[in-house]
Amino acid sequence: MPVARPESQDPRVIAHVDMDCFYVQVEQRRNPDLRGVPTAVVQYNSWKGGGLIAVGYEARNFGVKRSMRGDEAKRVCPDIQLVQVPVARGKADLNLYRSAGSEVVAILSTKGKCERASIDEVYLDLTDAAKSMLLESPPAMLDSIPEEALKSHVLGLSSGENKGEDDVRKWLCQPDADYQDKLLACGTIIVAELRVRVLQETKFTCSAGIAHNKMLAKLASPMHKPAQQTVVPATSVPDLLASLPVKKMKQLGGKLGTSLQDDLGVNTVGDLLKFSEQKLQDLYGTNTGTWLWKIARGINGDEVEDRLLPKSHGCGKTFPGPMALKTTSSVKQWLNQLCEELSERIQSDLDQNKRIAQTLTLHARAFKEDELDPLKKFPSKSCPLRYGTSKIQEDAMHLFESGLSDFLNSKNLGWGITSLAVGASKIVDIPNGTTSILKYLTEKRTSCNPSDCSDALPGEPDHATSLISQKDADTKSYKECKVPFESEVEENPKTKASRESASDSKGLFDRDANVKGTILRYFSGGCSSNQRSTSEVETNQLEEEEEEKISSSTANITSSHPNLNLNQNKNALSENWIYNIEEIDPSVVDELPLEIQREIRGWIHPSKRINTAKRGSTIAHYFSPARK
Ligand code: DCP
Ligand code: CA
Ligand code: CA
Repeated sequence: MPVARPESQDPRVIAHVDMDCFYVQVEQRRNPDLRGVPTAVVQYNSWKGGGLIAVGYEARNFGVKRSMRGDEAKRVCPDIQLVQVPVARGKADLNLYRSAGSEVVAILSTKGKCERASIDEVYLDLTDAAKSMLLESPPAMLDSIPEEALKSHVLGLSSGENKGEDDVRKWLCQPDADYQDKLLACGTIIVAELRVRVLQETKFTCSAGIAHNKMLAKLASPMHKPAQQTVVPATSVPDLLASLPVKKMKQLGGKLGTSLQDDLGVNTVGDLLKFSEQKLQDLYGTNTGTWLWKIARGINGDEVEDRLLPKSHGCGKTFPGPMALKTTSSVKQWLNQLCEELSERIQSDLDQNKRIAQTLTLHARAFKEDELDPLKKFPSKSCPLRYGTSKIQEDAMHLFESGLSDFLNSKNLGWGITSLAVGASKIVDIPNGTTSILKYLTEKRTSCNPSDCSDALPGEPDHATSLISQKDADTKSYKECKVPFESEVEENPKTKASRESASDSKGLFDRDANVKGTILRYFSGGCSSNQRSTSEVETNQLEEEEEEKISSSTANITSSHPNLNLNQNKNALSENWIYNIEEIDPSVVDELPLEIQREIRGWIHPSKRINTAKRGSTIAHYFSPARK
């Protein structure tokens, strides 16, 4: 849900930098023969030549589009080179592109706060760098202004379009500009220099938008692609928004934008100026109403987060057309593959960045032989995440079964799965040091009690928000962590004993000098007893205790609670495992199969129809039902 944050009165300089045809550039760097040649990157499956996921600019000149499949692209551009994404475990392996993105981020993050917003884009807050430049070496004092800065497109300059480098030079150096524009001029030079460095050091080109807030910077970055930058002085904002189709705004691409068009006759963002804030609030609710009122004026107070690492991890695979999965065993086989990759990625995140993911989510697209309910979607499901490949696989399969049961309304119908994805989210930093890791795990287990969780009882849509947020993770106690089933089911005696002795076991851990290796081995998933050597007996005891503590976060409810039969479990799962869309990292969405991307983007742009309910009625009326 869009939320309007107050925009600071202090002038800011924000840039949005997006790589040009990113996967294609990565492939062109690997194989220089592809440079200058029409090229596209296609997904791994061969159905109709594979889906295009990145199209180079030479190929775009022939009319090739990302929505095409390989066969169609060949018809439009017979000379096109189609490069398959690397494959691992029978699915796309995006590590190559992720690490190429990291190379770029390492350069872009040198000048100010940097937020990695997707696999190929970042936001930069360059306010401090621009202020320093204005004090120490303002553009008018520079011996020469970088060529790349002079090629900038400055909106509103010379009646809408850039006349040339001389005009840009004058704009960059104008002595009577207001402070905001002077800072923006410095930002323009800083971004140009960064982009040149990116090209020199990585061989990749990128485009950028430079403005005084995130929204305007993001709008500007694709305006002149590839390898160019666009600047948005404050005075150009009304014209920019007056001609901007609502659907081009990130949050208006979905049903909210459609409602604005169909119900209000609003075609451009500027058309929203006709409506008072009160009117928009009456129609769309307080938050969305205020947010719409502000975006019509180009106001956006979102901060650039200081975050170079992704907020979540996800991996998925599509099974188009005849490849649809129609048995639980085939689903299990693929889920196992996906979970193996996910497990490796969260494990390396833990090893390298000391971060723990707390929520496991399963998304799927499906069809069924039920003409009465043809539009029903496969519900996404989530649960607390347990480390270890086999545990993740087991939990993901439970989530799938729970989702399938909901999807089929417990009827015995034929079904097929056309895409599957698993995600790990709610990632928090763990403090450095072994005892801290243990403290984290121990407290996480022991301090959850039913009264702490009372705001997240079954059926309440915002249960997931009771989990600690990443930002708060360092400051809040772990007490708030959610264990959804503890208040409802009898606890496994073994788990209970383990929980009650947690403080004792912490003492035990503290005495064990070798404990770090033990714990990390636990996380690496090598803890299933049949894989252990006899020489590990002593540490296994510790591992099992730790395992109990984490498994008591209830994802393996089937095995932890022998009193419950599977059907009861399924009901419990479907009632309680609710996914919070705020946890979805846009960068992960880009990496998921297209069908799933569409569905998730539908949630991120929630369904908003004009509200016909009276003002003051429950806020739930403004929003689509909880996304399960
Ligand atoms: N990507 C993907 N599936 C999508 C969209 C994108 O796999 N549906 C991948 C391939 C892209 C990369 O993410 O290269 C970045 O996506 P962008 O939307 O930024 O598109 P490009 O970088 O390819 O092109 P542009 O120059 O228009 O930004
Ligand atoms: Ca891009
Ligand atoms: Ca992008």
